[in-house]
Amino acid sequence: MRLIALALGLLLMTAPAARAEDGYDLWLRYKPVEAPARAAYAARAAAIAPVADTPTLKAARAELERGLTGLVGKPASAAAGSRDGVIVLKAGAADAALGDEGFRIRTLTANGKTATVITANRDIGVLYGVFRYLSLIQTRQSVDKLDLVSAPKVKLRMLNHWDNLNRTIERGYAGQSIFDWWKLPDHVDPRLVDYARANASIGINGAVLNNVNAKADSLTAPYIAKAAAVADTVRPYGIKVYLSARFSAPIEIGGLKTADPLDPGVRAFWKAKADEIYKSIPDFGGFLVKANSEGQPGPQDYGRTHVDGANMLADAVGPHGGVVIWRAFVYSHEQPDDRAKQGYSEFKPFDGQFRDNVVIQVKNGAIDFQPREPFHPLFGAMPKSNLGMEFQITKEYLGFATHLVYLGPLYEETLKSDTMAHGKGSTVAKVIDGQLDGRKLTVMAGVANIGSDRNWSGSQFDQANWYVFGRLAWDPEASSRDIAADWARMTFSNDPRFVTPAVEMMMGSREAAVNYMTPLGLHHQMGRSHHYGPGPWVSGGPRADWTSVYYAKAGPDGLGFDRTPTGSNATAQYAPAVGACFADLKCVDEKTLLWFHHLPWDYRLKSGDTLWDGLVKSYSAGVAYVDGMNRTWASLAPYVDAQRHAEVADFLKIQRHEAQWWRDASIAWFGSFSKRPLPPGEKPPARSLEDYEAESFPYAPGGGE
Ligand code: GCW
Repeated sequence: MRLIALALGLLLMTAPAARAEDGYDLWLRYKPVEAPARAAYAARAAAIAPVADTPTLKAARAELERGLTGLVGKPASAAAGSRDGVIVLKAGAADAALGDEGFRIRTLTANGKTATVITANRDIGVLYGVFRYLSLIQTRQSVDKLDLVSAPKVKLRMLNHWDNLNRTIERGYAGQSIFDWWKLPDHVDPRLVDYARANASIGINGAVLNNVNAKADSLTAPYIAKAAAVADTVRPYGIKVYLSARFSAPIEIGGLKTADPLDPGVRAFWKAKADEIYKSIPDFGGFLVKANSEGQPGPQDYGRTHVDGANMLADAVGPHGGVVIWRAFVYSHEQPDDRAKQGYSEFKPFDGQFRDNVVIQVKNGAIDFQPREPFHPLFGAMPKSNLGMEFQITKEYLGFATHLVYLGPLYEETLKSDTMAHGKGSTVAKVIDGQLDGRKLTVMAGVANIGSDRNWSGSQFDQANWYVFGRLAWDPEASSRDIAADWARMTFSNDPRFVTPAVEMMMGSREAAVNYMTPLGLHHQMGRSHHYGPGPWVSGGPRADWTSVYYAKAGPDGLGFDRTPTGSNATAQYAPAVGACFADLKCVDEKTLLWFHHLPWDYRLKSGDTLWDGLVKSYSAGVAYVDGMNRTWASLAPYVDAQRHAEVADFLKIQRHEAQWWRDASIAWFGSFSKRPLPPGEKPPARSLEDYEAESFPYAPGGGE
């Protein structure tokens, strides 16, 4: 008996520590702070004052209690000033520095008692302040003498879910959609509350629930009721719900013969539809639209323009305070011009013609979320329009969930790019946050990488991409390295022996992927349609700009896409100084060399290598970096729980194997044109080109409906 009791006791004692971690908690992992720091934090956070009875303040208080309970021990409930170490949460501050969503955290001392006061103008600011306060403890910063203010620089910080109504996710690698449309609205998965908490913790305040390749069904009454149930669940966390709207919905669900935006019946349909949605979702955010792109319907089907289409929808949601987010990801196979030029050519002439509640959402680069793209020429080119950023968080072109690629440096590189629109310092970040042209309605959107996998993002490290996206949407000028450090501390460990190497590994991981996939400015060399693995040989099919050979233009004479004035002249779409630099071999950054130039195989790189040798060495450098990540991760085992460590280690092995595959297949293909020997010390591809070309992957994940 005693033995059993003892065994049970031991089990109970060890159980919490031994509990495997699967990543579900994300960066909101409130594990106990180690002594003696724990006692110091506990003294500052001994109690929480009662809050006003609103859903958001109650959520803020609950989060604070939950966080403190895990980190330093359960706080008491006590009135402000009644004892030392009370935390006070208060909205209604009338503090001009904070705006609608900012917060202030201060340590105040009166009558020998110290209190921490988190204030904001509106409830949501208080919730954001609570998450910040908890993150200070999570990252082991002092909370003794706080005096900090933070307010978001971008107004709409949104996730775009490419989730289909049957729960598949276009370009999703983390399982099924978290939006279970079939069971909604009667059953709302409690997981949506954790989804909302995670988003609020990084300041995300909007979510488009359905794929931009939209079904009109989303706009029918039953689906509006389902979306309303989601909206009710996420509302306390400051998140507004948006829907992708299919432009031809008036025909498909409205019984009309046309979707012509100038047709009075069509206009009436959309007005009535907006009214209907706002009845169920009073704070509905608005519509996201992909029109006349990749086969989606749009105003051009009726000889109308993007302005006609966007403004018609804007007039429908405008009276309710809604916005229309109209994507600039538009290109046509009937258009023979360089695909990289088409978005700009289509939209730039319309600058100043869109309604005030329309935002043009532009992908970071002119092609499509490649491992590296120069910034999109529309940034800085439409000063009289609201221009939003669209980043991809899910890694469609960056190895899916099994490659460790931290996207912070990619986002930061784009945001720091100088458009020179109003002279030096006209960065993309300043376009996006509205500073450059005095725009108020600003947007940063990220195509979500969230699914119903226990770890949410398909891998532990992909959580960092969700996290850094939110943090950069809050402050587009923040440092992706600092953000990586915060994330690593909150997600894994504060031990510097973990943090330093982990952050270092993350920071180089994107450059490594560029190197083993598409070095020196190459782009779109992935397998056809699923975009898994190398496919530099992809050619033929329905349209040239869906092939790899269109982008690499490899031949006996050399490699690369000439976008200078001797070629497609895409460089002319940039501010003159920027375009001139891109077009000039002496000025262009070699990281984008083959994006802008077609060059002979023996062109001399700055390193002194020929283009061919440099290309091969870049691929190998990418593979070598992944080797290094495998070693680093193995050495970090003492600081990471076994389950998460093992998952990451497995994925790094997959990445190592696939990086080699990328290198070998690419060298085999491009070598068939260069006909040059490999540089000394470089191993030939393991298999023949025919072998690589023959492989097919009909079950690669991320397909649509
Ligand atoms: O990157 C491409 C993707 C498509 C996607 C499209 C878009 C939603 O391959 O799957 O469709 O971009 O952004 O609209």
